[in-house]
Amino acid sequence: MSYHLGLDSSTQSLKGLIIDAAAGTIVAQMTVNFAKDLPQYQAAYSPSGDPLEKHAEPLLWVAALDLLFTRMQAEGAPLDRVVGIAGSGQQHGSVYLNSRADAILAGLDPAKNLIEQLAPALSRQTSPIWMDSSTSAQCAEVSAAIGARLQTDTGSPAIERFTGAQIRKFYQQEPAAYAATASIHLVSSFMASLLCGSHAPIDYGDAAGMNLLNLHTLTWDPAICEASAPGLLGKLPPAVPTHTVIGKLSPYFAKYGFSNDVTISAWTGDNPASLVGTGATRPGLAVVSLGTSDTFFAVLDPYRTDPEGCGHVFGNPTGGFMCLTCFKNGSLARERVCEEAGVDWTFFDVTAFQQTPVGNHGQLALPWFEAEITPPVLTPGLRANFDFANAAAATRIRAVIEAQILSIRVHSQWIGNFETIRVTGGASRSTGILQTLANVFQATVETIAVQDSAALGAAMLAAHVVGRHSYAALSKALAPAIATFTPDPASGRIYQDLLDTYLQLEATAKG
Ligand code: XUL
Repeated sequence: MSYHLGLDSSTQSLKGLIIDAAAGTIVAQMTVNFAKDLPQYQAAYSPSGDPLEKHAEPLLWVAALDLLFTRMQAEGAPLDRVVGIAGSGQQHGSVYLNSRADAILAGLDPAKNLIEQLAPALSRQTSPIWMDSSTSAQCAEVSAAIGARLQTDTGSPAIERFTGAQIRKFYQQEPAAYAATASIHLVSSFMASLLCGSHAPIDYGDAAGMNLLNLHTLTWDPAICEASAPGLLGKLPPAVPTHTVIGKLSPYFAKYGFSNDVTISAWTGDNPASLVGTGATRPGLAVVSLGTSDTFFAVLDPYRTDPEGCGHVFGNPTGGFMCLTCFKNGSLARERVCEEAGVDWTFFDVTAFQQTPVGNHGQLALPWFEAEITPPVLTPGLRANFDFANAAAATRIRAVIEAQILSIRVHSQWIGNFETIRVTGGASRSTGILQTLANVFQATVETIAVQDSAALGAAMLAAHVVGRHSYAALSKALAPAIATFTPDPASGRIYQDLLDTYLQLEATAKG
């Protein structure tokens, strides 16, 4: 029996999930929660105190990998039967390595831990992550140098959290450390490099989130790289299709019980992996992922870009392209509203919707506690069109959920209409949210059994690339729809009217 392992290195945790692709079952699952299990490292903080800046310590991800495998082994997970590994990482975040990294990766010593061995390979102690929006100046500079083709060729206009602008800021603020940087990885390719014991390439799915990959030629764009930071092209690993075998598992990991012949497949971004893990790699199906951030994504065919500039184009791991729109104030905002209202999840999830009417009498609240990505708003703060602070808890909750979902609808319009939307992520267990999604979009909403769709997608990628299993069979067995929410036409009319109110609130909020 041979198994495949999918890993997902996200903002708040590292997850591992082993599948038996032939049987179509999940055989083991494990999570390392950064805040709980590794509180000595920062997962999202501002080294300079600028609230728009958000970095993580890359050694956190290294420590998490050691801990995850230690725990999986201790719990008896069948690591010895794993023949293929793929993974996904939070998108856009970057890791900076010096010229010692090659020898360090190649010579990992099982007698020592990973953290002490990797520390000397870093040319930068922190990694800017996707929550960072501190690079507006750098975005303006690259846009001015490249012009409109930045969006048409890379799939997105200059975006603050995208890696190109982040690298430019590093080059400007720490030129000596930039010069001492031999390779710049994404979180995904960095984690893959640890597993392989050599520099891993970056797949098209995640590379497209850098504002550096030309999606027409599927190669790094030399002029855009040079306009972002001098000599950048020479510091980037190769860009490759997601279906690329990138090496064998480093002998370092044998100590956890892995065999000496495990194939590593290229890692990708968490959203591209979720496209696979939700079974949405065929056209016609859209996905709403309700995680730390909320994202809306689907296969994109033919290639086109968002006229409003909020949406992005990434590589679809199974070939072609996918589109994605990201809303930063997702679950963290929902959790905060729930906490501030002093209610439990059951109230938030069900009771609040029973106590309030669809449309909430036009009362809406945008929970932009952090600078928002879509639409781009750099000044944080909740925006409501009613006296939010003095309203009943149920009214506040409906106002936030309806505003979040109307925002997803407005900003995904450029992609087209969908009859079916699959929902994944932690908040997809909320029936109130799921029914509101069905009503706002007037689409059938489906949930799938596994909420960790990125880790599942990564395991499916490994099973496809290494084990030659078909995506159709993998999706059917591992990502079937388990519950369906049907749209209510009367609610649809209410939300159609509420769209104008939403757009007015958004326009005021943008200032
Ligand atoms: C996508 C994005 C986020 C991260 C979260 O563009 O920024 O969804 O990938 O991990």
